[in-house]
Amino acid sequence: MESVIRYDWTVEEIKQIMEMPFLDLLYKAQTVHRENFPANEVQISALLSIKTGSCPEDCKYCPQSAHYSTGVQKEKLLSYETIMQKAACAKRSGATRFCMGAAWRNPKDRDIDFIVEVIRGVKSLGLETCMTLGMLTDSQTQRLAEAGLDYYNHNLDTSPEFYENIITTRSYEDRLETIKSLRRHHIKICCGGILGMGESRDDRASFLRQLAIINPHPESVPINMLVKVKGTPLESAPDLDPFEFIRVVATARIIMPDSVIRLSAGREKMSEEMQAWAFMAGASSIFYGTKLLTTPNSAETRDDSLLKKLGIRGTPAAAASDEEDLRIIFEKIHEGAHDDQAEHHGCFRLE
Ligand code: SAM
Ligand code: DTB
Ligand code: SF4
Repeated sequence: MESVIRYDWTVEEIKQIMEMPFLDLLYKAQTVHRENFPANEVQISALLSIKTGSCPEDCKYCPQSAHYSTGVQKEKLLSYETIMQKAACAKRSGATRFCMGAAWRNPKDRDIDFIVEVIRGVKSLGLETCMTLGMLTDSQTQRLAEAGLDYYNHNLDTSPEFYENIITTRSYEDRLETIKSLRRHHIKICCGGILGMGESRDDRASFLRQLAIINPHPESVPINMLVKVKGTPLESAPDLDPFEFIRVVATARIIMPDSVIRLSAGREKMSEEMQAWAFMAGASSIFYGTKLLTTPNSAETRDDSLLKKLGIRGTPAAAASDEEDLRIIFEKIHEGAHDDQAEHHGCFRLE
């Protein structure tokens, strides 16, 4: 039995795992993976930006920060109909979870009524729901929990030591507070970070330690490769060695044996071989669809072909709804649409 659940990892121990001979590391990671998850399976999530741009935070990687000129088209909060339409598309494309992101420092209390409606609506399609809306107060978290929100994404992003090089408008402690609030209200935690921002190996080990001392571990751990966006301070960050990226994925797999590790942003620029290594290292979740929040994702046809070549299947949906169900739901949504936004954003067309 290679899997050991521990919450007392030191940076040194984590570095020792990261620095194992590459093939030993991957062998161990895949062994731990198979002890805890079905082999050759990936969970598929779809992502939608429900409120885009003009964010007051200064995250140096982010195209949506109002501090930088990145050319991202600002959009106000999408309508219920538009979001449902996109969720129905995601369901039809095979996603089992629908993740919705807003470029907010934190939601206002008046936004929560709408978010609650959206959570209920998306769940009614038989999808798991995930929100990422910034920091939450405890009463906001409670309302999201009551609405049945499955996951909340709130990333630590990097090590506590490197953090102030990346974000100055909120602290590491602020992030941890929201995570504690999510745990109090039993919402599953999706928490990870970004590699390739100029951090050192020590930072990467220290970042992993922060995740692995959360007790219990986050249910979902997204590992993003920095998407270098023109206009952000990190537009010219040096490329991270792909093997170093894979080492971090494998180490995350080993030290958090029952967390799902998501190969998250950055797949568009990754070779098929690199993604195959990441799956071997224990990543078993991806974002599927043409777009992440504001930047392109790996194309669906490329993903279909890669998963087929590797013999990897999508995790079956917990609650299936067939094509006919989706058509009926979609028709209802369409009838209720009183704006042209739904039409504009539509990807689910009734033939
Ligand atoms: N505003 C909320 C927040 O920061 O928690 C939610 C949305 S925010 C865009 C979600 C996550 O996307 C960030 O925590 C960050 O890890 C990731 N992200 C943003 N821009 C990225 C980029 N250029 N490359 C990789 N990941 C990025
Ligand atoms: C996460 O860790 N990665 C996703 C999701 N959580 C919300 C976001 C990636 C965003 C990449 C940049 C963009 O498209 O704006
Ligand atoms: Fe705002 Fe989130 Fe982007 Fe930071 S990562 S600038 S909080 S949208």
